[in-house]
Amino acid sequence: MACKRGALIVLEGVDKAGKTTQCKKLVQTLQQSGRAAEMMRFPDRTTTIGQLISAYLEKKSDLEDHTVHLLFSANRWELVPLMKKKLEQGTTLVVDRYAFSGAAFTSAKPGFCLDWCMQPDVGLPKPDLVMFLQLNPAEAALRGQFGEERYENRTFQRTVQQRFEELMKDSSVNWQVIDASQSVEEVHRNITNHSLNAINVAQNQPLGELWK
Ligand code: Z5A
Ligand code: MG
Repeated sequence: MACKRGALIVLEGVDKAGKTTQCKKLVQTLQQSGRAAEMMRFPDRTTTIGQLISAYLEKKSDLEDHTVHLLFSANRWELVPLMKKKLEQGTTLVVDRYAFSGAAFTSAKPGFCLDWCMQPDVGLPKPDLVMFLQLNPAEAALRGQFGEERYENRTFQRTVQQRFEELMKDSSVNWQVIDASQSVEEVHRNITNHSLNAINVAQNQPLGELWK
């Protein structure tokens, strides 16, 4: 019998919502229960394209807004062959940000509409589950000040949140909103439950195409 495919699980959310913390914990828990699981993150700053993005985020370089949007998308597409291979081999991928961050962040800039921002990512592997870690700005502020990177300011993040809310209206994507104000352990329990369900469902379904 062919091996059952892994699930594509994405964590999204505003700054400091706990995405990276929760991705790591989820991978650990899945591995400890004997399931093959790996973490990925976007942007993946290790590739040639990722290094261009990283320099832009660190404000070491300036890039035209459309150009950097397409680079973020290209950074996902360049990893698609690897993602598909791992999923086919039965490995569940836990992904820290994906195309939803791409569309939400660029469309928060003046002169960009959500639809244009989504187009370059149409057809990417479709996540079996997208968990949006919801955290209000006051609670996020308690987790530390914004850093030095681009986009790390309150007004911009508020617009990003609104764009995420628009994206969550799309019922073709399996969105789950997670209360990220709870303790790390409580959030983890919630995320693990949703993920185990998604893994069970995904193994009997073909991988979909995003926004198609
Ligand atoms: N971007 C884009 O424009 N286009 C794209 O296509 C993509 C991304 C993919 C870099 O992303 C930027 O790129 C980002 C979007 C843009 N810009 N912004 N803003 P990144 O993923 O590298 O950003 P990050 O800085 O790693 O992630 P983050 O959003 O700031 O944080 P997080 O991963 O959600 O949270 P965390 O690091 O797990 O936790 C933050 C702190 O809170 C930390 O001290 C934790 O210990 C603490 N924490 C976590 N959970 C809890 C709970 N439950 N209670 C209390 N404290 C907690
Ligand atoms: Mg993070």
